[in-house]
Amino acid sequence: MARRMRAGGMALVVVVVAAVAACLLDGAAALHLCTDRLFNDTQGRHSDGLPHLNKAEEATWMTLLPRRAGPRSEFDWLALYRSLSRRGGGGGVEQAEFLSPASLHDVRLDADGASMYWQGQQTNLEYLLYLDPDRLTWTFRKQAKLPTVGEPYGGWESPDGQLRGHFTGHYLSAAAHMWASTHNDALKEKMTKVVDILYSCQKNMNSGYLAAYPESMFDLYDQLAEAWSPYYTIHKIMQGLLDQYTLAGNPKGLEIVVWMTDYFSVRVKKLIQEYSIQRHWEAMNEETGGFNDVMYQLYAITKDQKHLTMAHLFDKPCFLGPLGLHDDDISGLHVNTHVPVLVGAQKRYELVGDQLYKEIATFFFDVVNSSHTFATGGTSTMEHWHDPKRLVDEIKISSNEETCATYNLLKVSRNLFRWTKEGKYADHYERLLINGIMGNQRGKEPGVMIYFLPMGPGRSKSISGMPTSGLPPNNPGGWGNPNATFWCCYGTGIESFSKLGDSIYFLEEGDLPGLYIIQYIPSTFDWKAAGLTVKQQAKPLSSTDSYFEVSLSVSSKGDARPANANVRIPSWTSADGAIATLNGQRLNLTSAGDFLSVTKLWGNDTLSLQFPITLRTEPIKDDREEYASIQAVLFGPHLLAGLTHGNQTVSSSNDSNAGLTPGVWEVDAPADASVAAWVTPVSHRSLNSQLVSLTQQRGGSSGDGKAFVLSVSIADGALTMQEAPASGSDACVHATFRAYSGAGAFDGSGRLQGRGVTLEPFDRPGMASVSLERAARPGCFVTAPTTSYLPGAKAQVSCRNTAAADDDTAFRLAASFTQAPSLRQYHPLSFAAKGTERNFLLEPLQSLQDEFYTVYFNVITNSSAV
Ligand SMILES: *C1O[C@H](CO)[C@@H](O)[C@H](O)[C@H]1NC(C)=O
Ligand SMILES: *[C@@H]1O[C@H](CO)[C@@H](O)[C@H](O)[C@H]1NC(C)=O
Ligand SMILES: *[C@@H]1O[C@H](CO)[C@@H](O)[C@H](O)[C@H]1NC(C)=O
Ligand SMILES: *[C@@H]1O[C@H](CO)[C@@H](O)[C@H](O)[C@H]1NC(C)=O
Ligand SMILES: *[C@@H]1O[C@H](CO)[C@@H](O)[C@H](O)[C@H]1NC(C)=O
Ligand SMILES: *[C@@H]1O[C@H](CO)[C@@H](O)[C@H](O)[C@H]1NC(C)=O
Ligand SMILES: *[C@@H]1O[C@H](CO)[C@@H](O)[C@H](O)[C@H]1NC(C)=O
Ligand SMILES: *[C@@H]1O[C@H](CO)[C@@H](O)[C@H](O)[C@H]1NC(C)=O
Repeated sequence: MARRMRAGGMALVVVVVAAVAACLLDGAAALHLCTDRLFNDTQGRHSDGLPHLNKAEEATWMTLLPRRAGPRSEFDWLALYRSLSRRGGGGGVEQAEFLSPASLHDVRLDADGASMYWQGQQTNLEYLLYLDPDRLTWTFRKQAKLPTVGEPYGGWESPDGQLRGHFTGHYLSAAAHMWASTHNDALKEKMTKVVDILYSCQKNMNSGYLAAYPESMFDLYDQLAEAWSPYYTIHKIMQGLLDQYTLAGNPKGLEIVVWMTDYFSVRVKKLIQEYSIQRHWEAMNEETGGFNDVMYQLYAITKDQKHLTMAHLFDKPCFLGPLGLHDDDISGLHVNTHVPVLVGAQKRYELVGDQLYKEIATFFFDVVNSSHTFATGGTSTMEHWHDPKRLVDEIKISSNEETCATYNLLKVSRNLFRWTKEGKYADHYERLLINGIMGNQRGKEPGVMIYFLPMGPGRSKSISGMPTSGLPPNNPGGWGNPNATFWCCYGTGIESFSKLGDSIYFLEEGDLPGLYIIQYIPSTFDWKAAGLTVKQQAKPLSSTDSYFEVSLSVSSKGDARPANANVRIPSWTSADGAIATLNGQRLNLTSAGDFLSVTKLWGNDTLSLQFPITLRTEPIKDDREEYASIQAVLFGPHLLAGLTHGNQTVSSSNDSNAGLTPGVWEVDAPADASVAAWVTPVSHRSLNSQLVSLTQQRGGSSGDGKAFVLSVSIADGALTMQEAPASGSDACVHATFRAYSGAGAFDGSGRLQGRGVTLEPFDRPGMASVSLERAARPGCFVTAPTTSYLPGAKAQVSCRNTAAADDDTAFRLAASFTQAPSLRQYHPLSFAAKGTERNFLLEPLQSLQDEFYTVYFNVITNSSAV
């Protein structure tokens, strides 16, 4: 979200940017400026909100897009629409068939605690149930002059927040999707109550207007003055209400949206009549979300011409036009302002058949995918697009991948898949879902999510975007909390985790019912059109596996008819070596990135697939020769991150190489060797049982009883005593050791025993180690400095002084650690990478919480090392 809240409420300062004002007077050149209208406390334009100048001449692309028109007297929505729309030519109208998503009512995720999808859904369900309808609607009731109940929420939903109400809209969307996915009655009751309250708020204001702030916010918007994205918020509210109608069948949802649209269409009409249509488009340089998208969806339901015209009025010309001419310059644009407009443009193609909008979406995706994405498949730094193929500059800055932009980009590739059935879009969806969404909740904590996903060396989700991100002060970083954050990315976060069942199954109409299975997510699908039930299972994957195994059991419900099922063969595997069997019989496979298609009368069938899965590296998108060695490591679709003692200074600038700290990202790759030569699997099954954490109570039994753990110091690698850390924190990594000796380190009940036990720091597999009793010096042990140490006190190797009995008691105390369950376990997808200065433990980026990590490595080979 582009702008922070103003601390003291709304300021009625009208900001007219000189360059734009001049263009408006001029008229002719008004529209080639796509700018991000970012404001800050001193009324200025923020430095990253510079006008975005497109190379293409406005005159050229304006023939493709909404033409300039402004009916001043007789206002007729149809006439306006006609004057906006292209007349013939330029791509034509297409009647196309698209795959339709399976209804969420028919898809159930497997209740399997080991499945990250099930976990993600359940954690989010818990959060949705925690949220209180009275608090979610507090500011709406206040605005509608109805009695408020309870306390308002904080963060971006607080009563003086200019974005207030946006999260309530997201909540309605999320709850509708979650309800369809689970049919949880308690949730239905809550979400219905929110709709009822909004319904009474709208009734009480009695003009169609519905928001949690006054109409004057829209006056400011119309005057090009400072107002924080009012149409953005209205889009969220309308979309939430519409989802309540379409997914949960609540007629009030539709009724409210239609009346709201009446209000807003009058407003837009007035603006155009009073000024010009250019003025409307100039105002749209503010973030307007997917207002076009929700209007197209409304039109699909109502077929009301006014709704279609309203939709097209919000197809932002200065963004879509140049893309229509294949101008690939999106650098400088605010990502999450524009991706939702693109999603709306996709809806236009689907509803109106306007081929140009298909080309725009396809071209746009290619530009982003080829020049602006990280190895997650996601995009943006400081919320913007920067120079193409210069992503090394972006990872110097920690505020990468605004997660709400990830949510929207997934919609784009999902639609492109539905149109084309091309596996590459399903591959993108898989990669971005796993690496850019699934790790955005902090473990199983409801309502703890991130805003940015950092991609640089030595970063952490726990301090993403923190000072200074280059965005206005107080820009959100790290994890938020359940009742006082409510960032934009919280809104999209609760939606993402409510619709994990959404893009697994797609349906095709035709002579035979058709099914596309594009994601491997343990689930059951009620395939009504074919009278079948499809149960998908995936064998839990571990780093030592050579295959990823999926099976699909298809059973008839008694009235089955022949049907066609298509299963994605992911691009990360190779068809050579892949095995597919139907009821035990081998099937031939097409190439990776394609689909395995089977048509038959299904009854009681099992389709089993084994996909070879391997490690590979992928260069960062940066075309400068000197950065050719910057690579990410992937295992199938899983992006691996190396645990790093980083905690680097977060830089707001890419001027220096300050963000690229030496020592935290170099790995040593033998020249011409495959990645398997320097990255090897860590067998979590055998190693997890060897992990320990060693604790002492300060001062022994007579001390204050506070628990301390033996830890590797982040600063200098020394062994120290630290306060026992909270679960998921970075400190857990440093307080976990693998304990082993030549033989018999553990007795039958899993306790350390024997002399000469060696400790290996959890995150340095096969590298540094310390001996509890150093074999070379019998009688010498690791000891805490004294028994009344302070946090950070260094442990040492001390030798027992057998001559002094008193000393021996103190010595025993200092050398006695209690073996506790390890604070950290190896993830099933753990690998060890050989570094030049240290080894790295690689784990899926998705699985990390507060740990510090490195996603891209500087892969130094013999030849490039010197
Ligand atoms: C180059 O790589 C080979 C193979 O791993 C290794 O034996 C050798 O020591 C390396 N040489 C240098 C100079 O790093
Ligand atoms: C606000 O904008 C002005 C003018 O561009 C600039 O000088 C100032 O540094 C900005 N303030 C902040 C807090 O970004
Ligand atoms: C959030 O919840 C906590 C615990 O219930 C409470 O102490 C705190 O006041 C709440 N904050 C807000 C802003 O509602
Ligand atoms: C990096 O710096 C250059 C030159 O100042 C600038 O053009 C570019 O946009 C910057 N990139 C990022 C990601 O900030
Ligand atoms: C995205 O780019 C990668 C190369 O970086 C390519 O392999 C993949 O096919 C592209 N995806 C799409 C959907 O075009
Ligand atoms: C698989 O391919 C082989 C060689 O092209 C062909 O002979 C065989 O009939 C095919 N099997 C099936 C089940 O299509
Ligand atoms: C389905 O097939 C399996 C294996 O061929 C068989 O064991 C089972 O009894 C069959 N079930 C039904 C309902 O036909
Ligand atoms: C990382 O650095 C910040 C700023 O110096 C500090 O506040 C924070 O405690 C550090 N975190 C860790 C885990 O070292």
